[in-house]
Amino acid sequence: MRKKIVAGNWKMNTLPAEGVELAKQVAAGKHTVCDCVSFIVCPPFTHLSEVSKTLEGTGIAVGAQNCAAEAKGAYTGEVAASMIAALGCKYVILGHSERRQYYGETSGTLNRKMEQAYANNLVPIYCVGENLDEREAGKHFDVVKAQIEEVVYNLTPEQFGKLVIAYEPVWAIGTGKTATAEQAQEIHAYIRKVLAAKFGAAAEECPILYGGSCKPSNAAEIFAKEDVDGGLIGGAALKAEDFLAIGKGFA
Ligand code: 3PY
Repeated sequence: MRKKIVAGNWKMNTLPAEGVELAKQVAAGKHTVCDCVSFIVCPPFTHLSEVSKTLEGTGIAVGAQNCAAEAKGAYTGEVAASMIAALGCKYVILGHSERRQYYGETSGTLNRKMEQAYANNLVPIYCVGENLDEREAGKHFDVVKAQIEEVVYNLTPEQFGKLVIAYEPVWAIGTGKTATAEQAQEIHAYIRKVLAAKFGAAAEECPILYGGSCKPSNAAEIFAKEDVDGGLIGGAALKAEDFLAIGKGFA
């Protein structure tokens, strides 16, 4: 039985006090959602510490949205995986399309970031997904396959056992457009097949989350699909009520 995960990617939103308040509200409402759902919140670096302290003992995990590709040293402005782990974080989002698109992250960089994450006991939430042109040209399967082969295939079986994948079609991020439940299932099943080609039966255990304008009104339909194990939530994670309602998508 795979883990069901609802992770909130707060992106560059909320000031520290607002983030702490949001975390408190999520924690206060968690009992209204099935225990079978694992919640993760990923605030900006500036409030990872405060949010981690706020959520201590609640069962809600905290993750960062990125980490440096190096362990430490003269890398002005970077934040090392060890620093993130020291704040009580358990997860780190890597390879989000916004980082690939605006900050030029490549598979080469992401391999090094993955290495740093694992070296510091952080579970990577590795994002894959195609843009609109690639989808319209029917290249979406090839795009996600390459994103997996170039990074995930370099993991050891032990590392792979601690990986979460998020499929986020770029054309559905912040656009209000969502993949249909059928489109999500089709590509999630494909991703699992690509993972199985390298890691065999262990691919059955890997949680694959859907991301891209996932909201209370569409979560249940998407989460009902066999190969969708939860969501990486953008805008709707900024309202505790909506974030929790998405968790209720698991009947
Ligand atoms: C979105 O849903 O907008 C996301 O990018 C989640 O990571």
